[in-house]
Amino acid sequence: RKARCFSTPSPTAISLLEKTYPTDATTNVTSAIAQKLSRNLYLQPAHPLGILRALIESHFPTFTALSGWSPLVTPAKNFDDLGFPPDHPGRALSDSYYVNRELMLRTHTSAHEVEVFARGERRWLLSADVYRRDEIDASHYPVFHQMEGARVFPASAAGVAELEDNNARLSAHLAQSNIVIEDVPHLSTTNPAQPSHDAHHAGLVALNLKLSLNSLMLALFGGRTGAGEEPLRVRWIEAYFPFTSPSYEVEVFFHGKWLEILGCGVVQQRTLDVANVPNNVSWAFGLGLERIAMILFSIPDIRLFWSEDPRFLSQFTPGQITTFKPYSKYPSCYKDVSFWVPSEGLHDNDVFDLVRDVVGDLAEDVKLIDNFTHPKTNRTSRCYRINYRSMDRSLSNEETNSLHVDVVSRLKDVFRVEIR
Ligand code: FA5
Ligand code: MG
Repeated sequence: RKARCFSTPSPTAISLLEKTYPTDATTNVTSAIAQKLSRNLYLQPAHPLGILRALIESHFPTFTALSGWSPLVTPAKNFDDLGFPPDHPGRALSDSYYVNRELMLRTHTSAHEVEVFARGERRWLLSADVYRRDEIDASHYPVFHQMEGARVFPASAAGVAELEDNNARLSAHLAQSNIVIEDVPHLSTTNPAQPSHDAHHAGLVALNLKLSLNSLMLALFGGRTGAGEEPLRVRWIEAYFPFTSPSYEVEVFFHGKWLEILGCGVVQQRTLDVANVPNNVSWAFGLGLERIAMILFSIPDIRLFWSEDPRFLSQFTPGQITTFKPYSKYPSCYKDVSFWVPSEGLHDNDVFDLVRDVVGDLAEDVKLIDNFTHPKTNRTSRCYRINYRSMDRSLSNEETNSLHVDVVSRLKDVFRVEIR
């Protein structure tokens, strides 16, 4: 299905971070998104995302901490260099934001792996804003933040000795702690070592990755599991990424639920070869800063990170994890819109993005509540329910009505839907 451009300020050009870029048929960056590029929340020392970034950086004191890299990258950096196949769904216009055919907003911090390895960094962290077209609710926002981390070892006897020594240290540290780890085998037939790797060596790298991240989880969540004496539970799961093998995801048990925190693995040799650092092996991880910050600071809605309300911002102190005290929950008001879908189809993410563009953060969530195809005419009707709520104030009826009228009229103008 086609995703469309509907809010570029001019039909032929778009302005991002004070530069102008030509648009084309792929352009789908909305003005709501364009406004986010300069916010740099994760660099603010008293913002929960900045506090968490600094905390993780201080847990890895020997790693170079990188930040401030432009979110505009080529699809080659975001996908091809990392071995994504040409038909990977992440490349679709319905899932990613494109400035034009040649330039996109990075969808993950892995987009910078090749560049950073090529600079010769051997232990590094890189934090950044990332962009994905997605649903709208309390835990999904089209902009969020990731931190990438990697550590490179020489593929030599000295590298093996360094791994063994570091693994012994980390194991001793974890053995003394109150942490329960559900592990997976380092390697399996479905999660194999790479053909160019010796299995024993790959196992040592995987073990170093696991120990390093378990130690980070302990530093972040240990003692914050809720019920004082309960051990921290961390679960390792086999995963798949085109740019690592073996690959894993990590979940943490917090307030009664398993929560996915990060993806990671042993870096594909192709990445290190493209970066011109052969004869080395590396692990890498990518973690979601909002997911972790929502837990640690008890932040109930992902929109709050973007709030400029002093009642939010004044609650946080550099270097400290504190519990957020909600100042008020204002009333919500939902409104439905039903329409016949045009014959060329319409992607859910197009509807969500349009709502975000028209009403900004005043939409708490948007849900498809009805979808049917008329048996005779074969036309499809859909109904979306938009839940309007401000985090900072009460919305009046008139204001909500007028927002909804705007949404409906934009849906008609942009997608040619027929309102029912
Ligand atoms: C990645 O983005 C990989 N680049 C991670 C990686 C790096 C793997 C290095 C191997 C080596 P994934 O799409 O699962 O993977 O996202 C990683 C983390 O980002 C998730 O675990 C989650 O914490 C966070 N995340 C993903 N999607 C969202 C979202 N919509 N909102 C908030 N956080 C998200
Ligand atoms: Mg994932």
